[in-house]
Formats: sequence, C-alpha cells, structure tokens
Amino acid sequence: MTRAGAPPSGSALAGAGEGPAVDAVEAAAYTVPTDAPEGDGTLAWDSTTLVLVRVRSGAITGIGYTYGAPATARVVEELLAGVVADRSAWDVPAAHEAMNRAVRNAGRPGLVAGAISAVDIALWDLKARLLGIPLVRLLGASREDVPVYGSGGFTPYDDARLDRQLRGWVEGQGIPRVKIKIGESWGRAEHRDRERVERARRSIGDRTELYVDANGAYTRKQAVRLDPFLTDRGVTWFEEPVSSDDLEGLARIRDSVTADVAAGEYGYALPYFHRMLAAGAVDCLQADATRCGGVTGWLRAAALAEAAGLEISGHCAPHVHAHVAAAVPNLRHLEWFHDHVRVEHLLFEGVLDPAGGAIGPGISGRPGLGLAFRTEAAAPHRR
Ligand code: SMN
Ligand code: MG
Repeated sequence: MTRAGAPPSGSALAGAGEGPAVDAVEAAAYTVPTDAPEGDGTLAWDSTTLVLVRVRSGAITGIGYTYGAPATARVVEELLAGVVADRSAWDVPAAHEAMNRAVRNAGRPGLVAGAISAVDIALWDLKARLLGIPLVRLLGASREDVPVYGSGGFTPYDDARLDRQLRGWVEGQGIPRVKIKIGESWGRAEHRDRERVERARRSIGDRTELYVDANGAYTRKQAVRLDPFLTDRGVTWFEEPVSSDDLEGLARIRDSVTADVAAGEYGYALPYFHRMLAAGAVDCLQADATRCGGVTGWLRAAALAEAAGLEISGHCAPHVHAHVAAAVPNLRHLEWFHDHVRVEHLLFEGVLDPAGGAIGPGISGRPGLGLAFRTEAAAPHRR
C-alpha cells in the first residue's frame, strides 16, 4: 500500500529486471555558433550548446539530447549514469523514476531536469532500436503527420533578415504558421515590436498564422494594451506575454485578449504543468521534452493538458518532439525553431522535411528517433 499522493515505494521499481540491460551511459557537450546574433525580449545569445547522451545495450546504442549548459553533461555522468546502468532497457519508466529520486538533494529543476530528460530520450531511442522500430511505432501513433510552425524572428535581426527568414518558411517550404519574438529590451522598445509585427504580416501575407513570443518581457497592462494592435494584424498566439511565474497575470491576460495565451517552456516536472493548468493560465500548454523529463515526462504533460481540455505544443528541439507529438491525440503543433533546426541539421543525419507545414516521423521507417550522430561534423564543436 502507498500513502495517498505518495509515489510507489522503492521496492516496487523495476531494476535489473527482464530483458537486455543498459551497459553504459555517456554524455558530451557540443557548442555551435549561431548564424547571426540571436535574442528575444529578455535574453541574447550567439551560440547554442547541445548535450548528447548515449546509452548502450550490447551492440545497440540509443541517443538523446537536451539544450543547455555544458555542465549538464557532467550531471549525466556524475549523478545519473550509475543509477541507470544495469537496469532493464525495457523498463524506461522505472529508470526515469529512479533518476528523479536520485537527484533529490541536487535539486531537480533546471539543468538537472535537462540531464534526466536527455537520458530518458536516449533510453526510449535505445528501446525502439532494440526492437528495430521507429519510436512513434513503439509509442503508438495518434496521427502520421505532425504540424510545425517556423520560429525565429529574433529581435536583433534587421528588416531584411526577418523578411528573408519568414519568406523562407512560408514561400520556400510552404509552412503556414510562423512565430517572431517581441518584447524587445524587456518591453521597453514597444514601438519597434509593433513595426516588426507589421512587417512580419506584410512578409507572410494574409493567409499565414502569425504568432508572437514576448518571453515574459511585458507588464500585465502593457500586454493587454497591445492586444487590439495584435488582433488587427491577425496574431493568434501570444506566448509568455508576462513571466510564466505570474500564473495569475497570464490567466487575467488570457481573459482579456483574443490571441491564445501559451506558456510552459520552463516546466521541469509534472506539478509545474498541473499548477499552470489549474490557474487557467494558458489556452495551449507548451512543454519541452528536453526539459520536462524526456519522452516519459512529455507524454504525461500531454495527458494533463488533455484532462484540462487543452492541446499541447512541443517547444523547440523538433527532432526530439516529432515522435512523441505523433503519439498524442491533443497535439496542436511543434516549433520548427531556427536555431535548433540548424544545430540538428549539422549534428544529425536523418533530419525531417517540414515542406507543406508538417513532418512525418514514421515515414523513413528508421528505428528509434531515426537520427544518426555525425561524429566528424560534430568534432570541432566538442567542449
Ligand atoms: C526560446 C527558445 C529557445 C531559446 C530561447 C528562447 C523561446 C521559444 O522562448 O519559445 O522559442
Ligand atoms: Mg517561448
């Protein structure tokens, strides 16, 4: 018997159990410069680090990854590898739960959750590879096609670069939805935000969905005051108008604007999503499998959203999300994030084609996530 609300006791967790064992767990970080300065309302960056995890069982190796600080690789090796080694490769939820418990004193949110996520993803990739099937077949599909939206429109871009990027998605690849960053300089450059939204609408024409992401830069009132302008330009998605820590603010804004309010990218564990949904803070829940506990965590976040009558959208890392996204009935879409698309094209073979606005993760028939790490291309970026 377990106490109400308490997780199952340790002895109930599968350990060495049935099936092939996990023999080795390794991690490495790769830092790739951006192709131009990037930034949003509350952060600027000029490189992106992918932390790769490999889990091996016999001759088969699974891969997973997260984006974050290079120190994430050390968390995998120092805190998680020993917890996962020798466990059954079949019982990913047991390994996942063991990792959650092992990091209690280190603290789970943030890069520790990124490390757990990358290991979880690698374990699911390994299991599907051991079975010789795509991950979406192992999970079971709800759909074959996964809609994507082009995402970038960074605040440091000049007008020509913004126009080129948006037209590339819409005219070049036929993606009918795009997202740009607003809230420049913590909301203090609202005039430029308005100009850029206006320009974006001109670049993409009337028929493309236009989304904005303020990354928590505005005040509550500022976000509400901006709404009529955004509505006039056909903006239908307003991401993090205020900080996602301000659940009450999000809920109030949600009640007063016409666009869908979205948030959830900083969710590292299920209770976070539960609180966000219980506060009525969002019209569409976002979750990032590379932060919220990998495949295991993302599927559970999707179920929470479903229970609240909402859809879920995958945040960033499109090649991690493709398969889990296809598995859930309440998917809105995935983010085809410029920065991560570039990194994933550089570091992996087997990347997906978003032409027409959707990707088909199961089409190639390749096992697992369908990715192969490009060791030689990655070597110059190794930390
Ligand atoms: C974002 C993603 C990755 C890096 C910085 C910002 C963002 C988004 O909030 O939703 O794309
Ligand atoms: Mg965002």
